[in-house]
Amino acid sequence: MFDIPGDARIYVAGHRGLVGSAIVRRLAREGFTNLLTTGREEVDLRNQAEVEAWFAAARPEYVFLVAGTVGGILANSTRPAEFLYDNLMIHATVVHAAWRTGVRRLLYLGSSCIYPRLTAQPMREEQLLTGPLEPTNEPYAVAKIAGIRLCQAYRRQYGCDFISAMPTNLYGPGDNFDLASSHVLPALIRRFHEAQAAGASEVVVWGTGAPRREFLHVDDLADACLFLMRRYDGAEHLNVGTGEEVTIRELAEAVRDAVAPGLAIRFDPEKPDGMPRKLLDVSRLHALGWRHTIGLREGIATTYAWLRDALARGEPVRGFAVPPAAG
Ligand code: GFB
Repeated sequence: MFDIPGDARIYVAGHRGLVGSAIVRRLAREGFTNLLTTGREEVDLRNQAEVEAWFAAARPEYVFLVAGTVGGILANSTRPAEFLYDNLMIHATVVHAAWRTGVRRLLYLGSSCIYPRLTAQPMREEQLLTGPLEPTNEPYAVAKIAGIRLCQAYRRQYGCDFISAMPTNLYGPGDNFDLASSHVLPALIRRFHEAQAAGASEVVVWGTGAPRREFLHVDDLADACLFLMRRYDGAEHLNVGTGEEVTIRELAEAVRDAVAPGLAIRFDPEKPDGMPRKLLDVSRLHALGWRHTIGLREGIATTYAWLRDALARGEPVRGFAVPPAAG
């Protein structure tokens, strides 16, 4: 058990993203008063000199490393250089600066796409690097695997208390709704929302509908991150998920029921399915005493309510055009 003082200097790298913003909300709710963040305009996390200068001045004691270039299956397939370079660099600069400045604990977040494409399901932590990766997201997965190994290497060589967690597919408030770069869940919310508004009778969903995915609400993930920062100190990365899966067809039906009941669903098999199945074995996390609390249908409903409210209030939502300035 690591007792993190309420006034500890805690840096959330990537605070504007889906995960980082949820972690900031969670830490603020917990009463932490000394949260540190850096905007892109202030520090380019791919730049070692800028990152080291910031760490030397700000002296964070705890770091949540959740910054990165992320996206869904299309963005991963079409922007491999960005996904590999940006993520490799961000992991390396932040981990190195954290070591140099004596950060007490660092939690690095990866992704369930680190596991081999055709590995046994549900996927246990030790299945890492036991087979070829899914081609649609191999560059991202390679960068994420490098991040795990970096944390382990700094732990082994320098004694750093750096830990890694691998979350499953995430969604929730603050997600990216841009159809060219989003993940499936926000994409479907948007497609059904717009089809309903346009009076359309059907929505097209990519792929065959057969792939299986596991979805974790980002508020649950933020809770797990704080839990692990306080409780976990192993070198091995830990899976973070629900242990439950749905097919993309079932997901589309659940989103349809929440957003636009009655609309038809048509699959487009010309679009890639990606990994056939991606379900995490979460028995280690459960054994530590953590479980998710937000069910998928509830999470879809509250995420859609958040989106509608944000659009109605004219607040910026990633993927939607910036609303015109008031007045
Ligand atoms: O969410 P998604 O892009 O991520 O796609 P992955 C999941 C499944 O949903 C795929 C299907 O089978 C997609 O073909 N899908 C159906 C759609 N309609 C849509 C749509 O409108 N948009 C999107 N995006 N998908 C990503 C990886 O893989 O997951 C990343 O590329 C990362 O590296 C992330 O690991 C969590 O689960 O296939």
